[in-house]
Amino acid sequence: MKYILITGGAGFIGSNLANFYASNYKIIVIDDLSMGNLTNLTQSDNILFIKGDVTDSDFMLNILSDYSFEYIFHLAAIASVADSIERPVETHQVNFESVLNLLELIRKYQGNLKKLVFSSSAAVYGDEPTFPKKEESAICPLTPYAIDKFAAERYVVDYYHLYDIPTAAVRFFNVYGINQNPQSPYSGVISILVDRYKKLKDGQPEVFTMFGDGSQSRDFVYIDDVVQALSLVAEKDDSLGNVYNIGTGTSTSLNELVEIADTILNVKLPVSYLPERSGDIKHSIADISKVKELGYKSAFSVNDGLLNYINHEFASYGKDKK
Ligand code: UD2
Repeated sequence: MKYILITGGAGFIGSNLANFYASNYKIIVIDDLSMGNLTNLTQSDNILFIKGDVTDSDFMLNILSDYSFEYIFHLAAIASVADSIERPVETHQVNFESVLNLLELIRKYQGNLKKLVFSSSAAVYGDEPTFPKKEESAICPLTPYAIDKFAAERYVVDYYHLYDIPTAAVRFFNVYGINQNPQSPYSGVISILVDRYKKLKDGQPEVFTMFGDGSQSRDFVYIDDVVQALSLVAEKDDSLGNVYNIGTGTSTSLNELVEIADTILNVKLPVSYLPERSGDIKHSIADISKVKELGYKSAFSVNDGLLNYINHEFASYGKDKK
């Protein structure tokens, strides 16, 4: 059987991708479990979990010299923009240095690789107010996180042009869904919202804090769409040396999100309003025509994705409570 490496494979996006590929590939998941969790991975003989840190170059050397991979997905990252502002040096090690190290290891040891897919972010566009964002729109990274993602993404693409290493990169917009960890204040807003709905249903309501008036909007993309996009970017030759926006091409405000979830669950979530977060952008929306050329079709509206996510969370929650 062929092998896939997923760094950050116990985390939100990585675990969904590992579970998706586990029926057809042997998956090596590496993760330091800082945000990820082993329970995100389905029980499968095809998934081998190895605990380790992508900044540990000896550890990475062992993995890359021991196995020959068909695809590598580099999803390990410190995904919090706020954390990168607090700890720019530490987050740089993970969000940038690990990528350059991985590229060099691939150059040395991975002659059979078909694609390295690197996860970049819509953060590279910053708050420049032209919408929707195309891949060639102005780049305006405003935080260490965004600067690292953009620099790493450039190296990834450049390794294709300079050394013929098969690479591609994706810029995620606001991904949400099953296995997203709501525990940090900087977790994705939908995971926090769903957590508040659970507490409300449990008779222990906790107020949801809206930063700003709730009119800010995002391109919220459901995890299953993201897995579809990642598999296309990995498997299609046309993606070589390219960068793709991953979103839905539509945006939804936070007020609309709350309205939709209130309706699904037939409740009224208590919301309190605080001033908007500093550095917060008002709107974000992706132009997804480029990834559509690979065959991508966003199958989940926010209504459908939220419904799936809520159904899943409430089903497992019911089990926990018994
Ligand atoms: C997303 C990415 C981030 C970076 C950025 C680029 C996520 C989780 N984060 O940040 O990594 O790529 O895009 O621009 O996808 N909010 C509340 N209450 C809460 C939590 C959030 O009102 O309890 C607001 C928040 O102030 C923002 C919106 O919800 O206006 C979305 O916040 P987010 O953290 O989910 O995502 P974002 O777009 O800031």
